[in-house]
Amino acid sequence: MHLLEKYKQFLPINDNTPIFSLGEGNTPLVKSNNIYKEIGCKELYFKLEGCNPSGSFKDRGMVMAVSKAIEKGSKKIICASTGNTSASAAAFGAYCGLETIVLIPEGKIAIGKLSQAVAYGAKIVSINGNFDQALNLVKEISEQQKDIELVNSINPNRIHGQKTGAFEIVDELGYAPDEVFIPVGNAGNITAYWDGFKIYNDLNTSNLPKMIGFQAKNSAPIVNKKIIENPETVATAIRIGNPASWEFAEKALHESSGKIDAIDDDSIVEGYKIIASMEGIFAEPASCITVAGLYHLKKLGYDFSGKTIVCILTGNGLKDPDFANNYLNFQIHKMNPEFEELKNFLLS
Ligand code: AN7
Repeated sequence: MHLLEKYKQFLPINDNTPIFSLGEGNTPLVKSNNIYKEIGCKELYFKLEGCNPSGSFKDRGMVMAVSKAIEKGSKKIICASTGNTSASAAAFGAYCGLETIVLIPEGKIAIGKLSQAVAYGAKIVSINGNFDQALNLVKEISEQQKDIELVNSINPNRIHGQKTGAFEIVDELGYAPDEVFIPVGNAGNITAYWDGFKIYNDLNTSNLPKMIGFQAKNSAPIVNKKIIENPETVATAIRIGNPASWEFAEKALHESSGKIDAIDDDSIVEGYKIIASMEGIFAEPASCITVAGLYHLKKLGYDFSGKTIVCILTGNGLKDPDFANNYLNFQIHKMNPEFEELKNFLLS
């Protein structure tokens, strides 16, 4: 069943709201086969949001935001993006016949994501600045031009759609995990997941988890309690210095008795390698901050025993081949197509 159909009762859907789908949602919740032993928790799961149609969790929110835009009569959608929002917006824009305009920070978006926006036919504007500046620009233009719908996560329909990720986890496990590890950039997703868990909790269908957020060390405004003017990190998706949903993230952290921590780039790279090589899951760097977070807390002496943890792996590793090229060791044996040579190599 379509995501909008399945969770209709929890979403702002009425008789005039168009229901459609590119196949978003219903993503795998994969049980850790190896990492959980190193961490020493009871159970560890990975929510593979990279399996969404445009390869990231943004599709859950975008389907709702675009549906509501169409209901209003909008013909154009706009967003600022570190990459995934633009890919998702452009995909749904193409599907629904809307004009999609995306503002991206020059040179700081992964090639897979940019390729998607180009292929889906978005109007792409590359700004000589960062995401936060791009977001200010699209906010201003959409406030002035009422026919252009803003589809960043400050649009509440995005948050509504994204809370379905929390519903799916509880529907599958039968309960909420003790802790949810989640990357934090613009802070929309941590807000959405917390909303989702609270809704189920209010219905007495679920307990509440602790929300454990992670920001990249030099892009960690919430951790440092100050706006970062020039955020930097290899995880370009979360290279954000002034998150739009900052207050909501604080609220989620506070209400859930959770916490937020900063992870350095080297550890993000390490997490990226570990999740792929130990669990067979290729996730993009920003997503792998959650895996790095597990090891980081473990090193600090955090007690994971008896706990069930879910890491939200927000985007697909295939989105950022340059990152793979830069940080993986491509030592590949080359040879002629000769049987003896192969045998010698394999058995030596
Ligand atoms: C893979 O696409 O902000 O804290 O413009 O792409 O909800 O912002 C992406 C963010 C985590 C952070 N993981 O989520 C954008 C953008 C991935 C992401 C985040 C993003 P939020």
